[in-house]
Amino acid sequence: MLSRKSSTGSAAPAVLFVIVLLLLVGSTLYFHIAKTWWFPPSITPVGNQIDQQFFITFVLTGIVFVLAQVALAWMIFRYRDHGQKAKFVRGNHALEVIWTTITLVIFVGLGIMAARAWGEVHFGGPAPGALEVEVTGVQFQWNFRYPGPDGKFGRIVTKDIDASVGNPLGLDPNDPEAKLNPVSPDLYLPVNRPIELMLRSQDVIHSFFVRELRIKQDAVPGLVIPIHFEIDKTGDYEITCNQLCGLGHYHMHAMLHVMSQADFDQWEKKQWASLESGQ
Ligand SMILES: [Cu+2]
Repeated sequence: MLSRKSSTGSAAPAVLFVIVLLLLVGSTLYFHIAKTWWFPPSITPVGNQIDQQFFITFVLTGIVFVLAQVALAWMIFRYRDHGQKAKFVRGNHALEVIWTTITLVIFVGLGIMAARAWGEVHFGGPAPGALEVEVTGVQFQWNFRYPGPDGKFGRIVTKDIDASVGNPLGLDPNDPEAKLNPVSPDLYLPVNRPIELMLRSQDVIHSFFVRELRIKQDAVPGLVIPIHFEIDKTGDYEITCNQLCGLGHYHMHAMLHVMSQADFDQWEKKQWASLESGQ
């Protein structure tokens, strides 16, 4: 009898809840605006498009998030326990239809806007003069195969796949073209040149991921999946596998070395020369 009376009407719990809620909203906003934990800078024009799309999505959803949380805080404070009787409310159909429609329009709109950047990487054909490199995932490493001096990829024979004899991709020893296909554990690419990567896998699903490219694409056994991009900054970037592909998944990574066209030509020539001399 006593406690019922003395606890009603106290604003303290509601005020405390509101303060905690607003502090959470404030710190969330701060870390996003200050970019405390953010992506490394993008190194492709498509990456810039994706970042822009990401920014628009973040601003829109951020506004909704803040409005919703502030409204929640206000409701908690305004309708705190005054000792009043609780009222049953059925909700408001018109309001629900309105906000569901707005959400639908925003999300479908964002999807349509993003389709171009996605299509450029995945569906557009390679630009003329594109450098084609074959990327193969295998538990637990990446192999990158380059064409020979004539720009051709030689035959692959599944039964010849044997990493222990230095043939992890199964290049056909009887095919002169395959003999001149350099295979590297790291990916070397020239800057400012269209690139086409052909993704393959020899065992399970792996995923080719480079943060700076803003590209993450699965490599699926039995499929050859092309992706396209052009890099505009030289440097060294990490390639990781982004699908949990087995016990050694955590150390499945390689490096992407982006170099000038001249440096790349030199690197490629060196690879061909050592293949020709049989080393
Ligand atoms: Cu993997």
